[in-house]
Formats: sequence, structure tokens, C-alpha cells
Amino acid sequence: MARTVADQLVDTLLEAGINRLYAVTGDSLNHVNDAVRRTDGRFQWIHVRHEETGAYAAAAEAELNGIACCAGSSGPGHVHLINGLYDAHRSGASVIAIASTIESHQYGTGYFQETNTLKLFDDCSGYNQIAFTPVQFTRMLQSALQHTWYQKQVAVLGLPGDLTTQEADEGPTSLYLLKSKARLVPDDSEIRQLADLINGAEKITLFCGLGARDAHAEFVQLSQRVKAPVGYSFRGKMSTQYNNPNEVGMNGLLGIPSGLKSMEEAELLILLGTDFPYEQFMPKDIKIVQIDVRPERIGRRGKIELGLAGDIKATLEALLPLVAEKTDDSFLQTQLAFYRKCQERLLSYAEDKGERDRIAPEFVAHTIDQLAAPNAIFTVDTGMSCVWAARYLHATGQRDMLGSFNHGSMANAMPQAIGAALARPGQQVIAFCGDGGLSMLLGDLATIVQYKLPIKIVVFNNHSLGMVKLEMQVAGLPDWQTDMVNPDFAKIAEAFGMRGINVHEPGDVPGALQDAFNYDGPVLVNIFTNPDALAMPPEIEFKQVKGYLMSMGKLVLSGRMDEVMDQVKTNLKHVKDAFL
Ligand SMILES: Cc1ncc(C[n+]2csc(CCOP(=O)(O)OP(=O)(O)O)c2C)c(N)n1
Repeated sequence: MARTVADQLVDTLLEAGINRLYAVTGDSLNHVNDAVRRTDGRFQWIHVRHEETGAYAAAAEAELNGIACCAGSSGPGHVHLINGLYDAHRSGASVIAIASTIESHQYGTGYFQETNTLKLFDDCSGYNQIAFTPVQFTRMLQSALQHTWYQKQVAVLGLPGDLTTQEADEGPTSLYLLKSKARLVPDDSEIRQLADLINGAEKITLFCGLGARDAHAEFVQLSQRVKAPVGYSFRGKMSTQYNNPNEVGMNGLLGIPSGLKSMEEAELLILLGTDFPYEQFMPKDIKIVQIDVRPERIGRRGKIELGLAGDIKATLEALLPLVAEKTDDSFLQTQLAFYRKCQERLLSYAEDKGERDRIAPEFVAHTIDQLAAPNAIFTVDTGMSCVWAARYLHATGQRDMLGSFNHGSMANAMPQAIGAALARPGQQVIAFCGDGGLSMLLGDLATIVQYKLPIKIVVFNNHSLGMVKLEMQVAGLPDWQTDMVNPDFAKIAEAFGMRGINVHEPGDVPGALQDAFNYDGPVLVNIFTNPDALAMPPEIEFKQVKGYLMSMGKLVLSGRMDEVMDQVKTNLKHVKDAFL
């Protein structure tokens, strides 16, 4: 039998280096499912319990290994992909999504499960088409792969159910992904201009994002030559912090004061491969240079003196021979000394372990950092988990950290851990989950068990939407509708067929985590953490403190005095420190 469009899809994905797809089968997807079955294990169908999980998992796999695929069946099946695809698209993950649809002759009739995939996926993809004939399919599939690979945007291909069984077109165009590596280097005159700025400045700070990932040796060399402190964004942390003597920490909403100070006190700031979005943490009155391989991003976050379109490694390689060694390292030493002070302060929070059922999340994160493998992959939920990971996890050069860093969606960590575990078998995968986040896609614990993925899920169970609680307090609102009555997550894990461990006492944290990390299989460690642990941004404004005090005042008036005392006790120390 001639191969069908469904067979052709699977063969083409395999040839592009994609070995699996994440989906829930049904209706129009069933022939794709059958084509996967007939590969006899060469291509894997990962049956997730919610398509959003599939999209997040594919995004994680793409971030780690380059490219991945997810699919959704007609109507609601592919509608469920949306949030995960937004996340993938905004993270620059090369994900191809197959949106299976109703049969083509029913289009435009308001048919059962009909959607307009062109409208639906418009805002979360860079390539978005529907094929109605086999010839269109071959061309669109190849274009989708080229787009997602090079543009690092989601590509969606609408696939009407009736097309999947038709005979494949073996037409004249290429039906394979063509991968090529290119280096973008700024013009010589621009490199010279940058060298002149650097050679003429005394206080220089480098700030690295994920885009500087492949240029570690070069930016470390530059920083040492010009005695520059090196800060980083959240996404840049794991590729910047290690083996970097001039590292001064993270800046941004979840950053620490030294990351901010090193930028504010510089005379020249060089942004390397970062789309750092926080104006309030970007210095206003100094010279800023921005280098990015995606020049369309340059200038949108601050007043840029010089913007260079370039791959960071290639640009720095061209720059380094023109940069003179500096001798005065007083600026660098001041920043490093302040960073050490900040680190000591962070560690002091981790030393305070908390009390029964109010375990300090800082202590939990610090303990995980110490016990995790040097090449662990961490996934972190949006919410306070991000804060603890940003502050307490350390880069080693082999570790990775994935989160919903640009889209900022909850419930990302567990699904991303699924993608990470499949993409990197044999590597330790640890998910930092909020109790709110985990609850959202809880059903996919079943996927972890079904595919025997040895993921370690750590639940920071503060029985509240902690991040929002904090937001409300800072805005002067009494926190309301943020508390949760949770199930026993450890029992739930056991019911799903994985190990579950409840941790109530601070003293039990290291043992429970070690036990989980040693265990050859999936484990959920449910840790009862302090809901009032406070994360201050690197710089707090007077109005935020005022907001916090007002919110406390409102709680007093509403009679929630016990809560007020708990929160004040925990937070007073942090507020005082933030003003140091
Ligand atoms: C899908 C989604 N819904 C709502 C929000 C708004 N939001 C951001 S953080 C957060 C609270 C997260 O709570 P939890 O997962 O329990 O983590 P915690 O902050 O308590 O550690 C909420 C509701 C969001 N970012 N994404």
C-alpha cells in the first residue's frame, strides 16, 4: 500500500530528529496514531492526560534537545494545547503542533467540534496553516519545520481528519528539515565602536541572558580583561553563574540587590543576548550597549547607545582582540564585596529552617541545591517556586532550569519535567511545584507513572497562591481567595502509583529529599511550607512597604490577628534587610 499522509507525517518528523509526539488521541487523530503504532517503537506516542501538558512537555523537549512535536484532536483537543503553545512560542522553543480538525468538506458549516485554527493559533505561532490536499501537506509540513527550527517560533499545521488517510504526495519539493548553522557578526566598524566605548570606560558591567549561553568562555574572558562584574537574567542564570569569578547575581523582579547595583553603578552596561523586560531594574543615566542575534529586540527595554546585531560568541570573538586590559579593579571589587554580603544574607534565611508545618521554603530550596546532581534539570512553577529556584539553585555548567519565564503561566513545572525526562533519559529531573500549580494539571501524574519517568516532584505546599498573596499585600489589599484546602498530595501520588512522602518537620527535609533522589522511580515530596515567606525584589519602593502595612492594617480590622502576627514575624526581618 502506498504511504498515507499520516505515514508521511511520522516519517518526516523522524527524519527531522523528532522521536515522539505528545497528544491525546481521538477522532481525526486516530490515523496518525495508527501510523505511529506501525513504526514499531521507532516513533513514540506519549499519551498525556491533558493536551496543555503535551504542549509544555514538547516545549521542554525542544528547549533541551532542539525540536519537538505535540498534537491535539479536533476542536477541544487542539484548543487545550493553547496555553502550552503560548509558553513555547514565547520561550523561543521549536515546537511543531499538529492541530487535527474536522473533515474538510464540513468546514464553514458550524459542524460539531469545528474551530478556525488559523484564528485560534494566530497569536501563539510564527507559522500557521491548514493543508487540504496531500500536495499542500508536503509543502506546508516542510515549511512548518523550517520555520520552527530557524525562527524559534511555534509552527501549527492544521490537518483535517480526511486528509490523513489519503495517499501521500511524493512531489518535487524537499520533504525534510534542512538544518544549517550560521554566525551573525556585526560590521567591523561597529565592533570598533564598541571596543572604543569599552576602552574609554572605567566602570563596566556585563549582563547576560540565555542568548549568551554559547559564549561563556568569551564573556568570562572579556569580564576579566576589563574588570567587569557579570550579572544575569533568570533565563541566563544556568549558563552564566558557573566558573565565573566576576559573577554578581541576578537582576530583575526576582533578582538580588547586587545584580541591580552592579548595573546602576556602572558607567557602561553591555547587554549580551537578553531581552530583559523590567524597565524599573534597568539603569536610566548610563551608556547601554545591546547585542542580540535577533536585532528586532534591540532598544525596546531601555535607552540604548549602541545596538549590535550579532551572535554573542562570534561578536565577542571579533571584539576581544581590540579590547585593552584594565588595571583598576576597584569597581569590580566593590560589586563583588556587596554580592558576598547579599549571598550571606540569602544563606541566613536558609539557615532558619522554620517550624512544624511552616517550613522555610528557602531552606528547602537550599537543601535541594546541595543534594541535586551536578547535571540535574530543574523545572520551576510560576509563583514562589521561581523565587526560591532563582535564589538558591546554583549553576554548575551542566545543570538546566526550565520555567514559564516569558509567558508566566502556572502549572508548567510538572509537564515540563515530563518533556525533560523523556528528552534526557538518565538525567535527574526535579520539579519545583506550587500546590496551586500542581493542582491545575494533576491528572498528568498518571503520565509520569505510565511512562515510568523517575521525576522528583517537590511540592512547596503553602496551602495558598503564595505569589498572589504577596502581590495583594504589596498593593495594600487584604489577601482574599488565595488560601486553598488541599488534598493530601502524598496520598494522591500513591494512588496514582508513585511514591509519596509528606514532610511536616523541618528536620525531616534533608532525609526525605535524599530518599527521593536515591529512589529509582517517580516520587512526590509534599513539604508543608510557610505561606508567609516573603520574597522582596532587589529594590523595594516606599509605596510597597506602605502597601504592605496597609494590608496588615486591613487584616487587623477584619479580625485576622493571628495571621497578621505570623506574617509580621516572618517578614519584618526581610523588610529590614531590604533597606540595608
Ligand atoms: C494559568 C495562570 N493562572 C493564574 C496566574 C496568576 N498567578 C501567578 S502566580 C499564582 C499563584 C501560584 O500559586 P502556587 O502554585 O500555589 O505557588 P506559590 O506562589 O504559592 O508558591 C497565580 C494565581 C498565572 N500566572 N497563570
